[in-house]
Amino acid sequence: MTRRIFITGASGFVGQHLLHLLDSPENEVYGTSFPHEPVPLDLSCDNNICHLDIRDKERLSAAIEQAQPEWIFHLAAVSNVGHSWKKRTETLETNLLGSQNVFEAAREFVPQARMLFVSSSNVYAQQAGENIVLSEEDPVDAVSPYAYSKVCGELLSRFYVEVENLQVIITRAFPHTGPGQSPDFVCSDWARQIVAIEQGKSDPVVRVGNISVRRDFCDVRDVVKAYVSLLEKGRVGEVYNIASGSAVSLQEILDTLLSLSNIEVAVEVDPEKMRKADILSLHGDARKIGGDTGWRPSIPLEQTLRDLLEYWRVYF
Ligand code: A2R
Repeated sequence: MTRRIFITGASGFVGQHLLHLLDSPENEVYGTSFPHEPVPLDLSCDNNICHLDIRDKERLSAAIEQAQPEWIFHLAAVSNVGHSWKKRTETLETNLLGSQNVFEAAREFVPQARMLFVSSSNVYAQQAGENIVLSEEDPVDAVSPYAYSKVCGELLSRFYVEVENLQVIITRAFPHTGPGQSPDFVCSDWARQIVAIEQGKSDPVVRVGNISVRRDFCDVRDVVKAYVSLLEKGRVGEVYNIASGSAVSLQEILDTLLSLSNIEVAVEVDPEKMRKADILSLHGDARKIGGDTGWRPSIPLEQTLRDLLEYWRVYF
């Protein structure tokens, strides 16, 4: 028996890593890609990924009805906090109404499917004090349009669990990075800038935003394993942090990336990269997912950053 799986946002950064992880004769994987046409990955599911905007309720419903999935990974989103400030309506339309379209299609055609709603550590409220480790019970707030779209998405998920009996599990993924990430995200941006300097394509200056904030980074290849473990063993209606369990300042990330290269650079603050409001420290407690599924992160941050640099050395 094969397992039928549907992934929204299958051609996104996380989606592509998830497609690779799930590529096996036991799985029949379907999904959506937008705004770009599906990227051929030389996987057995390549022809099952359709070009579809999750805001288009009718086409999304038809795709889910046809695929009849047992598992749904809902990844499609406006995923970039910085962009969400400039695209507030699109962020809410995609992340909230698009999610409602996914849940409505499931309610109508596959009400027994186990579903993952991918929320974010950005929903945590700013807390006073240093070294706070955030657990799932900590207060939620929103200091960006991205964050309020995900807070609303969590409430929507809970409604579909409690009132409509759907089998939704919610994750709060802390920041994650790795090969293939868009340079609109900090680690990938800096790795790309460093490779541009290495290859003589740019002046020896790395432009940064606020490098004092602290973040808990996982490798995307660990994150997709966490997502699968939750659809296998997670409890419906529960919220799970996905985190490495240790936080580092962005300054430390920059230092590590530079130590993995052999160039001399100047570091300049680019006001364009500063945010109107930001969470100072995101450090996650991942004991709940570990206890329920056995998941543990396995790739050290230095390895992730090394692989990210290698990615840009090949694909710049
Ligand atoms: O933003 P784009 O142009 O890269 O496209 C993203 C896509 N997407 C949509 N798909 C269907 N209908 C829409 N209206 C729509 N708007 C955007 O979802 C992208 O291809 C995909 C999400 O993947 P990434 O932006 O690469 O994010 P990532 O890092 O894979 O994050 C996956 C999930 C998201 O729910 C994040 O909010 C969360 O993990 O952290």
